[in-house]
Amino acid sequence: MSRLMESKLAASGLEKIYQKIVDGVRLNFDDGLALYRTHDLTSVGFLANLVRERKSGDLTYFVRNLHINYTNICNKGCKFCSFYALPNDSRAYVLSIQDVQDRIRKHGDVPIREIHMVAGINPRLPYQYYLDLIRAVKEVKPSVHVKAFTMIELAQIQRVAKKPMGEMLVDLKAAGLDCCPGGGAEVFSDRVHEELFRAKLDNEGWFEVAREVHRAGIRSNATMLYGHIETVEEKVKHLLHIRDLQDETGGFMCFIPLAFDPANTELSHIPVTTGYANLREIAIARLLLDNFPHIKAFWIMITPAVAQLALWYGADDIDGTVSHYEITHALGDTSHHQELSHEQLLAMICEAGRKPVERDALYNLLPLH
Ligand code: V47
Repeated sequence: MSRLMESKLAASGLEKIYQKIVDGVRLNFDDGLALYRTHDLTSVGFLANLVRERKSGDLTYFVRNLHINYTNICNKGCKFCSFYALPNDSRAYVLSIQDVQDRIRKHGDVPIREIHMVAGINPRLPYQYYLDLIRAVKEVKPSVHVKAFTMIELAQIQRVAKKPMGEMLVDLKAAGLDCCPGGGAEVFSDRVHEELFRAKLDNEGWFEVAREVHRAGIRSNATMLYGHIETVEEKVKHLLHIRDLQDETGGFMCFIPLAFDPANTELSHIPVTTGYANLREIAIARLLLDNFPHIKAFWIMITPAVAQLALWYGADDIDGTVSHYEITHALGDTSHHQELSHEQLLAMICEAGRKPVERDALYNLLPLH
């Protein structure tokens, strides 16, 4: 390391953390706080990049994917959400199995590898609907991976399945479920749960379901929603809690910090997260989650420009083409269609000096073409 970098780390009080990273020593709660408290983002990014390059070198993973939000009807009323509708709302919808198949057929010529299906908690949907949903995707595109249902949805599916979680997961797997996305985790703090998403499965519940999912041999992702009312301490606890579960199960593939988009929510007075905050979350996640293979910069929420920079601040995954994402719209602009072409993704990654590698939903590498 250069003298200049050494003195910069010393000035920011990050030398001990640097030494731990070089020695492969795990960071603790206080280290997490120190990383959040310094304003020297360049040094935090430098440290995160050391870990990123140790794990993935120059590789940057992307996937050709399609999002299907099968219903927006939801009974949870989370204050941070602009997507949900009540059953009698004019915006309310439930996609039929036919609608889902038609949507996939529209992309017939695109070699999509992952279909990401999540939705609101709609108590009127029967167990059979969820099984048919997965089967319907596989019927139209047998080669695609189905990444579906957050831990919150799985808890609801179990309610209507009226059977133990383990048995239900066997059914979903047999229908074609390949892995689960990381949503619904928000921030593991009882205070934030009470304040923002009181009606939703509690934090321990999320962990119990995730544990069962991994036990059933289904891998998943994990997320953290930041940029609302959470504190720095709550974020560090969230990350360390997830790290503990990963030690126990090894079932997580990727962590995704999700930037809160306040547009059209009950929290619309909160400002949009800054580029600085977005890069900081990526970098700190990379440093604290030493047992996670991948950290994702989800360009939809942080913009493609910041996602590109994030490839030097700890991220080694940029998600993908993300056709039809409906949960949020970057910078509150609902008028523009959010999608990047395969060529745009490749160009973004290459311009940032990284090596693009196409993956499927389970991080198997695919030949580039
Ligand atoms: O669970 C809801 C979040 C999540 C807002 O696993 C919001 O690869 C920001 O989990 N502003 C769904 N976020 C998205 C998600 C996800 C996205 C991309 C990749 C993966 C993956 C997972 O979005 C929800 C919630 O935490 N969310 N409202 C909002 N206003």
